[in-house]
Amino acid sequence: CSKVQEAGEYNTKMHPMWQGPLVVPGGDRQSPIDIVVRKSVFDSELKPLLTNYDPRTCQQIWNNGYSFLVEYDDTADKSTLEGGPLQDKFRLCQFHFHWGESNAWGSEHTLDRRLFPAELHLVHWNSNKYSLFEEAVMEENGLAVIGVFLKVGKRHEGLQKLVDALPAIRHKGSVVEFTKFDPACLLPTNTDDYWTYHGSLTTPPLTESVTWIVMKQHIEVSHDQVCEVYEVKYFSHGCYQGF
Ligand code: SG4
Ligand code: ZN
Repeated sequence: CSKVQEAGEYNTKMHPMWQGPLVVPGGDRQSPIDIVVRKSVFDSELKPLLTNYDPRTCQQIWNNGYSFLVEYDDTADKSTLEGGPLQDKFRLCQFHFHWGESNAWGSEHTLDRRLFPAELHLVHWNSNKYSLFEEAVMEENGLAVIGVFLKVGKRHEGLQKLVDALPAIRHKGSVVEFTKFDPACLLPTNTDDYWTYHGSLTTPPLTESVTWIVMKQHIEVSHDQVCEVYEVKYFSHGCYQGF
């Protein structure tokens, strides 16, 4: 298994949540970045990732206006992430997707300048050092986010369960119960190969508290599934055909 520690360049941030230049105190570790594959460095010290998710901690799905979020009960160490570049145990609190705001190519990280149609983020916080997400988010080594690129190809059975739930959360701010969803089904088959770097949240408060773990292997979702997400997200009729 090969693991690399990457050296990349920052991607320009384009997000409807803010306008104009970003002012970040000491912000030299801002995410997302362009992962420059030839500049990434293999690190034999990096270990395989250990995910231990309990689907019973899955609670609800909501539309916050920017993403669809699936939230997990994070009051105990029941769905956790360890290993890889991490020294501590991290608790899963939610996952969300970036599907593109103004264009269809919605990934936040890029790979040698290439965008992907979408990107999944599984957000975890350090439960060895902190007692709440809100505390961890402000601290160095507070969060660990797994990023997975989505490509258009075969239909994804795991994603379909989410797609089926989307009509119930068409409107910004709507929340519905969503249970027993195993987030491991959205990970690629090989989680041993990844790029890792220290970065930030990609939206305000933009704190540089995130250990990013970006999977080398992508997952595939069908064109129809992408269309269904776009239809709910943008209330559009028909679908972007450019994939
Ligand atoms: C998305 O906007 C999520 O909806 C936010 O989740 C998330 O904020 C934000 O992205 C930044 O997270 O992994 N892309 S990211 O760096 O997790 C947080 C919520 O607003 C704090 C709950
Ligand atoms: Zn995200």
